[in-house]
Amino acid sequence: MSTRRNFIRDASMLSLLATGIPMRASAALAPPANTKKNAADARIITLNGRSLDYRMNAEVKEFHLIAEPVEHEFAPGTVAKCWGYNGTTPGPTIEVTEGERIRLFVTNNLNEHTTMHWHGALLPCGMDGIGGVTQPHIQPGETWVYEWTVRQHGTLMYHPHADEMTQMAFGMMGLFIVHPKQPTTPKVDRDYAFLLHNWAMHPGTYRPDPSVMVDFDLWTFNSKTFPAIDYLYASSGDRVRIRVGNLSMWNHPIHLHGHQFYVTGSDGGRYPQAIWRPEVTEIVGVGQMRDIEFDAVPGDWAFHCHMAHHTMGPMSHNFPNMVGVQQRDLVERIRQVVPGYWTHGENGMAEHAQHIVGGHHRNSGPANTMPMMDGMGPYGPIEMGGMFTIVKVRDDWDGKSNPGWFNHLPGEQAYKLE
Ligand SMILES: [Cu+2]
Repeated sequence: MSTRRNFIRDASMLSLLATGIPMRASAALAPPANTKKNAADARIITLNGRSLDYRMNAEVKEFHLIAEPVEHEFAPGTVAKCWGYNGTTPGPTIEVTEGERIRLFVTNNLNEHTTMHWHGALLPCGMDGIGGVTQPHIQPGETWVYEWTVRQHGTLMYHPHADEMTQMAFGMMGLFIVHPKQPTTPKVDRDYAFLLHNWAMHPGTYRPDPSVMVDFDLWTFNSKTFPAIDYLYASSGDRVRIRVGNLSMWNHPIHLHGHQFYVTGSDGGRYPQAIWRPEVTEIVGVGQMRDIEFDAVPGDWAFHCHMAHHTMGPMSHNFPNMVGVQQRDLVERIRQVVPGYWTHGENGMAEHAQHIVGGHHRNSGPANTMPMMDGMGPYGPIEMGGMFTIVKVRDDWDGKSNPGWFNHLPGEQAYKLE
């Protein structure tokens, strides 16, 4: 029996036989425009990012991702030549709902081939995007189409499966969130999401080094380092979910102050409540996704990776340990030979932050290199960098703007013994 479906399958088989490459030419199959617009009905708050716009084509939800070079600022002081999607790294977040038929156009505007892998998605094998295995690579200038019916929910990701070491080191990745068809309880009021990544942005350089395996310089939430990472806001009592995916080369123990959160989900969707576990730190392993949830408690709560070096900016890894080494009387003598010579670290590294607050490192360090620690709070330097931000919860939050620093109630703040 000749159905339209069989005809299309036969036609694409013919093109596959002729060229070795599956093809379907059709005027009806054109990528949707306006891909840099924000999806109007987005439910996910992507830190420092946005959700990808889509178009309904009959019953099919269509998206268009464009792989391309992007000029990216990690934080004031460091910009780099990265690769991403639709103008950013990470690319925009894709939001779909369980049960939908989806069609994803992927255009390659890079100078080397790529593919797109839908990390965690349950799909026909031929849609898995593994270069050389499930399809030929997407050559520069080509657009390829992936489509399937979504039959799961959870926090997924997307990234290339072609020259992965380089393409991911340059920032090619994004979030792929599938909402459940039937709403689950308790209802989530604020749904945040971000990806963990590491970058070998050596001081004084402008392009991440893809050959580095362990000694990274920058540690990012959605390709941003503190103090450029968005804060997470909530009203007191809000149910907050934070979805974290890890496409870096390290495992990251993600730690929230002031709350016992529950680990409630992953790529496997929102878990049954019987297996939720209370934690204050959850390791998000490489290639894993984890959802945490909590009822927001008022305050300015630190939220960060607990690997101490992952909350620092770039530093030299082969510098001698100067703590406890008396240097002060040397400095003046060295300055006679090396004008402007400056040292730190005799009593620890905190004085580094004082130098930064004093403006020292902003224009005297290596070019295009942010300070190792940064940020100023109401009581002094925050001395952080990398994977650090703040969850700001207020009784009277206005729902949109930064409420400033937290006003502690009398008797509810540490005090100095006089
Ligand atoms: Cu970490």
